[in-house]
Amino acid sequence: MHYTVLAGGTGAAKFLLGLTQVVPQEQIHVVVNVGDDAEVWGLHVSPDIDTVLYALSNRLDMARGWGLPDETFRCLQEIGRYGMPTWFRLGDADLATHLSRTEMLRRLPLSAVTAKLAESMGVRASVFPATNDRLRTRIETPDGLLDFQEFFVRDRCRPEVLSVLYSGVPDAQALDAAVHSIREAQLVILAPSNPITSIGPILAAHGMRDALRCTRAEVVAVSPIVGDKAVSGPAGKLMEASGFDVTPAGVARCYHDFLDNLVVHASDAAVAPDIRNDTIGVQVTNILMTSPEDARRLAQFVVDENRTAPR
Ligand code: FO1
Repeated sequence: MHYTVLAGGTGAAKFLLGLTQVVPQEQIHVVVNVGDDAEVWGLHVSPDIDTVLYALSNRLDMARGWGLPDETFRCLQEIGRYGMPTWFRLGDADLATHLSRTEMLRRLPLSAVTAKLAESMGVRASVFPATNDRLRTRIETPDGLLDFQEFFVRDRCRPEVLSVLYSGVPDAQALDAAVHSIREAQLVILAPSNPITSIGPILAAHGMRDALRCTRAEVVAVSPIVGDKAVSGPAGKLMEASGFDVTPAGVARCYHDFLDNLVVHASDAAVAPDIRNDTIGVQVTNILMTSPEDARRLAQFVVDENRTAPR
């Protein structure tokens, strides 16, 4: 009996914290985006995995949405003297995670490294990278291809986006444990994450969409779009560049081949008929998470509205 959440980015972390107040953490499986991963100072950084692990071990800096609280940046200051890039700010305590992951990756796949880090942090949920293979989001701009973090952090999402690509596809294989988790889930939830660069790379791993189409569980997504805007981040710009309307209906289209239900904000109730025409159910509630109580209530709503009889 488990609930499988597809997650990436800060909206997912808030939702997951809400879900931990609704079901036991042991019953939560998280399939995490690796498209944002990057090599920084020779270290393998997995931002979305770290955000999930830090959130589930109650150590995420919620104000920043990434990294650890009370962080210091002594190494960052010093390494800048050697001409190393400092636009991607790695904190001193956060560095311990990247150093440990990089060292363990010399002998183990990312899934095993993630399980070891989760265990060390006391995380009781099961946390799976979408794939152990290299799969990276690239942003095509008029000045050429950018890695995701170059676009998102260095250039602050300013460049014009011509398209979004996932390098490593179609060779990157969905992690077997993630496929199994989806197929055997009580309920599959797509967290309110960016459909293009947080959920998209998960779906791009070979075998992931099949698992979502074949699972007997209901598959429900929480819209990251309210009205015609993203709740946070560049989802709107990236959806537009990928040919999707920046609306809840556009989100439904991103997931049309496997989604059963879409949870939309109260103010978007009027769009329900359009989405239902796409044979996707619509559930309406307040989806803004401005407090842990909001997140708990949203998670409770998603579980209650989509619970099917325990198998
Ligand atoms: N985001 C920023 O806006 N600026 C940063 O300097 C930055 C550093 C960073 C370091 C480690 C890490 O795990 C995440 C970091 N992030 C930073 C956030 C990161 O870009 C995002 O969490 C995801 O890639 C987008 O979901």
